[in-house]
Amino acid sequence: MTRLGIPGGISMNTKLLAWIDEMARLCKPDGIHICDGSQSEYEALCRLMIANGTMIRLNAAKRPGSYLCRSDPRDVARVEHRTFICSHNKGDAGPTNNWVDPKEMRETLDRLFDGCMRGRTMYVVPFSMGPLGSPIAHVGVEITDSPYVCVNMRIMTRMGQGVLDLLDGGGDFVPCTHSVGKPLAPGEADVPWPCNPDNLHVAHFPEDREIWSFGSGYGGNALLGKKCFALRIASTMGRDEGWLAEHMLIVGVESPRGEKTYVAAAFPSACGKTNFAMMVPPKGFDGWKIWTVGDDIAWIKPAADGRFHAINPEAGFFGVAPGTGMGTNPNAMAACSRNTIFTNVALTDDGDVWWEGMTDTPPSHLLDWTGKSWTPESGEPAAHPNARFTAPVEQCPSVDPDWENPEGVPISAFIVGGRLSRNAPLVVQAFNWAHGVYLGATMGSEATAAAVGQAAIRRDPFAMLPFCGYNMADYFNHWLNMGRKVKSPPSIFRVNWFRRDEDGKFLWPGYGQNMRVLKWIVDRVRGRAPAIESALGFVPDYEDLYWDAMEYPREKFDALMRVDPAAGVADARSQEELFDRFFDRVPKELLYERELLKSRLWRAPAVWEPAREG
Ligand code: TSX
Ligand code: MN
Repeated sequence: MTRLGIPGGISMNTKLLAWIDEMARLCKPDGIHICDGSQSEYEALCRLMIANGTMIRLNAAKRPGSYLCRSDPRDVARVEHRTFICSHNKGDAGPTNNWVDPKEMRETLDRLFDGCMRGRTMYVVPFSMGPLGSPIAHVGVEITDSPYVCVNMRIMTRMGQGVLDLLDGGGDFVPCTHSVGKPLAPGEADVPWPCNPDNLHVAHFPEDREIWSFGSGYGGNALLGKKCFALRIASTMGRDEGWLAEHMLIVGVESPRGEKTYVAAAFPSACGKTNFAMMVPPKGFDGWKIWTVGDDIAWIKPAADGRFHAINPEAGFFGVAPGTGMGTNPNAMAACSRNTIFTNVALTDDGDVWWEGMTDTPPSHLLDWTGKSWTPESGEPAAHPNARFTAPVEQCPSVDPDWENPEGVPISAFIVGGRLSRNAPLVVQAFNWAHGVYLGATMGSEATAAAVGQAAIRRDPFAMLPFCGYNMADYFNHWLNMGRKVKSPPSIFRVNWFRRDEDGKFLWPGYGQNMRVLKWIVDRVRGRAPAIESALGFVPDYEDLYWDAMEYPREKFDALMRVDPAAGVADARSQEELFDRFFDRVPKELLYERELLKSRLWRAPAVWEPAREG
């Protein structure tokens, strides 16, 4: 079959060919490279970046197939105030998104992108979010002038020829246009990390399903399959098509009898999502196993069996390095032991990487994330706090055998959680779907762990505040509706690993011990664990948790679970700060839930002696 198009006939998809042509005319690159996703292409791009000073090859004996990149110090994280939702109506973006009129944004982008790739190569990166051809998966194509984006996209997505072949059949794709925003004049030397922070734009057109990003080469600003497509654009696709794109990890919990239960969990940043996704069951849990499907994003669709089925649309982890070590997450350490791209970590004298939390004692000498000589006396972190590893999911020892199942895995429970030092119990189970949506919608996290109990609570509904591509009030309504799309919706739980005592010490050891909470959750959804009916929801009594091989006194458990009714009512009232921003768009069900909660709390004694369920 003859393939049409530029250059050298790459595709029979007319939309793709016309778009590549249009973008080439706009961006005016020196050349075009269509990525086939091969290993040889990956290595050639890495060699190019080594020659340009963007990448350093790590010691192959210590870290085979791995590289270090140091970004421009002005380009180290997602930039929320430069992230835009360009829907036709401002109300469809909602009060929690930055809205710009699509016509106005297109004019801005036309100006910014005009000639922005001069002196550079325009790469065309075809990618699938989810297993190729899965009914839950969707395709995107990113046009970028950053080879760093190409190699990261090869790890983070299914990228290359397979997707082009899929598109030959005429399939649709989400066009994603990206430029670091730094054209080169003839003869001008490049810098290791080109970017244009003063003109940063990350723009989404939800109605046209388009993404445009200018000025940054970092993470979620530049790897457009992740937050931009798999969350912001996909959430609007889900709203329109009846599915969910969520900021959730997915794990399978296997019991010693070989029974497997999948759960999906939403946590805001700095709650240890990747650690939870790769949890190692502690002593006392012989024969139990946690299987990792994903650590960040879940696409969840109602399936023919009347249940929600979820896939991880990604193929890699873009994990925060600092805080990851053999003690906290041995599975992540194994995942990034080879074939990994590190960004903004420190370099050891023997050509390996290091970051805070990798080992208890730091090496005596390093080059820090900016390339400067560093010793433990330097007084500054060696790795940037947002330093990352890009590693293939399949290298994670706990990867689930079904992680690439095109039908997804059946979800039995949703977990939501935040980081709260006070008044939030270890775990509660929602009474029903609407109550669960309320628990997710009112989720909050303290800004930092620094001040004990004094940090302001930032509401982050379903951990989606920066990632919902439409009005969050409509998103709550969509969640309420989705409960009716399956035979019986999964139970929803809210957890908090971060409660502290009066002295500021964590009350719960967290990490692997969270397995005890997970076991109760699994037993609850399988109808074999008791619970107490409290004002907040169903909660475990002390005896209802499994305590083998762990000393945890009843009094401490009571302190961990207790909620002062007055504090509970105060929290319910403070939810108005978020809900009021949406005016009358908040679903009535959620306001009823809040009033029901308040009335349950008012009736509750200061210390409950709640009745057994049933
Ligand atoms: O990831 C974390 N998890 C989830 C693990 C499956 N972290 C790290 C959060 C920052 C990214 C946690 N930190 C967790 C947790 O459950 N809990 C805590 C708080 C904590 C920190 C240290 C201790 C205890 C709790 N140390 C001792 O108990 C000795
Ligand atoms: Mn995330």
